[in-house]
Amino acid sequence: MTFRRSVLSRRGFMALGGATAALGAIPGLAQAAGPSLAALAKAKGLRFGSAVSAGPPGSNTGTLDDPGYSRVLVDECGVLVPENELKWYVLRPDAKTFAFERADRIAAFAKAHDMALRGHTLLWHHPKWFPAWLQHYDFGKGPAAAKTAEGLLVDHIAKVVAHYPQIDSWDVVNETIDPKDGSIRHTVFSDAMGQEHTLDTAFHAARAAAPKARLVYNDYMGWEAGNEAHRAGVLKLLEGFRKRGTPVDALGVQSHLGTEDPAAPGSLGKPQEKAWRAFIDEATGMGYDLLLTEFDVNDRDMPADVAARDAAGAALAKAYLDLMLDYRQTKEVLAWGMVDKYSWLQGFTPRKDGLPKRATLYDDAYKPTPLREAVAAAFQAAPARA
Ligand code: 9MR
Repeated sequence: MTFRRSVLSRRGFMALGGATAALGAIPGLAQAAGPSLAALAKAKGLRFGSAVSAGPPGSNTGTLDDPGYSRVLVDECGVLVPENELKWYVLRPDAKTFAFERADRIAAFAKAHDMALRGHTLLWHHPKWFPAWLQHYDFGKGPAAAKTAEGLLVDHIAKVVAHYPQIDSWDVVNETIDPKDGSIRHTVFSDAMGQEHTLDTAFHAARAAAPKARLVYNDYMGWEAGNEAHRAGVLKLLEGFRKRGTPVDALGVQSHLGTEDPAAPGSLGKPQEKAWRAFIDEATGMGYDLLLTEFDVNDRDMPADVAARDAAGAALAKAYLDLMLDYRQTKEVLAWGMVDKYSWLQGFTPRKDGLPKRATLYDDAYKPTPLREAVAAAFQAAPARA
């Protein structure tokens, strides 16, 4: 059986009828009952999808290469987003080269399965995530430095956006606000061009290259206590964009939920619903749409017992999604991965008991979890939007 046939759509799967035995070797036969998440979302004017990863052609290192995973994608998603493949550290081995091969594989998969594609991200404006050659790039001095820096940034954005005309929604700038004090981060670009001009330039370049795409500022300020300075910094940034006429259409709310034990190192506190609504009201009041771009649940501080843990994660997710989907401005929901074992959260803030996390919508046997049902129920309960 070819790879393509192993990821048949739900309809194709049903149409096969007696051929299910042939699919027996593929994990994930326990499909979710009822309509797909993409269909439930679409019925309310929303898009649902997931992040996916891809190694170089011929390798087997991305989630795309796992037939069980890609079958879940085909079954559930209307849109995909490359998890890392459009980041500078993957795309740009040096100042001259563009390495599109890995992202191309995801783009081709989305096209073959009639799924939309989001782009993440044209400028992760944080020096830590720049490739080494760019971290200390010498743009020279004075006005000439600003011009050279602008040239490199605009060229990158123009070429990457033009390479993927199918991408209709872009995280143009990612995580430029320092959560500690709400300030804009410094990078080689902002040292040469100024902070606001760097960010504005990125959005103008994206708009020029993709006049119809949704252009997004994406960040992880969340509803938990401890995010106050981060939220304030993001609002200030959004206000500045509006004042300067920067073409930004939406705020990407990453929506990594969980880690609420204030006693645990590096963790945040309980959700602050009132302050969170005020934050979202301000953003939408400025005319921004909302996207939930990287949804998952960090169950580090939840019970070890699987049923109790799943119930806690699902309840948290349902409460959050109900709140967010009540805003008609919320247009897309993207899960940051669909199968627990591949989640970035497995390596981030591990549980004290060492148990693997149950952070995504499908478990390691490719079976839908209560978190998947919470997302489905939230879509069903959501008001329709245009
Ligand atoms: O899930 C991503 C992980 O595989 C990468 O190693 C990491 C660094 O590039 O980025 C992770 O995704 C991040 C996303 O790009 C931006 N928001 C936070 C996400 C989780 O760290």
